[in-house]
Amino acid sequence: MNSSVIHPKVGVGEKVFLSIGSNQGDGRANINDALRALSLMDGVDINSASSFYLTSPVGMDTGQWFLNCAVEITTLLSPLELLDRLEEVERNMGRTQKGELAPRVIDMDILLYGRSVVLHPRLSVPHPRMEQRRFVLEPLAEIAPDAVHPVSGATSREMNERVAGQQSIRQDASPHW
Ligand code: PH2
Ligand code: MG
Ligand code: MG
Repeated sequence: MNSSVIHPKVGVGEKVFLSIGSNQGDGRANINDALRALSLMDGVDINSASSFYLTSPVGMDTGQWFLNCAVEITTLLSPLELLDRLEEVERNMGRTQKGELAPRVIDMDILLYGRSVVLHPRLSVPHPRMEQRRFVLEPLAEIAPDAVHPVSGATSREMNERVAGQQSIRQDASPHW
């Protein structure tokens, strides 16, 4: 029996969706480590995690495929507090190069934070490129087909249908943390 179901650390809070990716080292181990770190975070409960997906790199000058996953959490943290904690996990896991185009041990991005819209120099929510990215939408639609983009009003199922066939994706293992 999963005790976190009976005694959630958070209970109330915002429902948040994250995208996690890795294209350096052992992708499965890296994402499972990141999920474990999330599960231990104060003010965060993991509600569900998608399967892992092997995905061809988009917009990057690398042949190294990604492993991608989507996660639903409930959190008491504000968007910027959550960003700080996610960046701390990325740093602890050895991510050094910053930047959208560098290979990475782990990348943890906030996709949706409830129905909030955040426009801050450090953080834009919803994630500005999520609607174009099958590697984000396929895992998200697996765990939350009815999650709504607060600006466009589209569900993740609808967004994913619009990018169908866009990119090579293969379902892989299941997460365990
Ligand atoms: N992340 C990027 C850029 N390109 N491609 C795939 N397949 N998966 C990713 O996670 C990814 C990407 C920027 O963070
Ligand atoms: Mg990213
Ligand atoms: Mg990132």
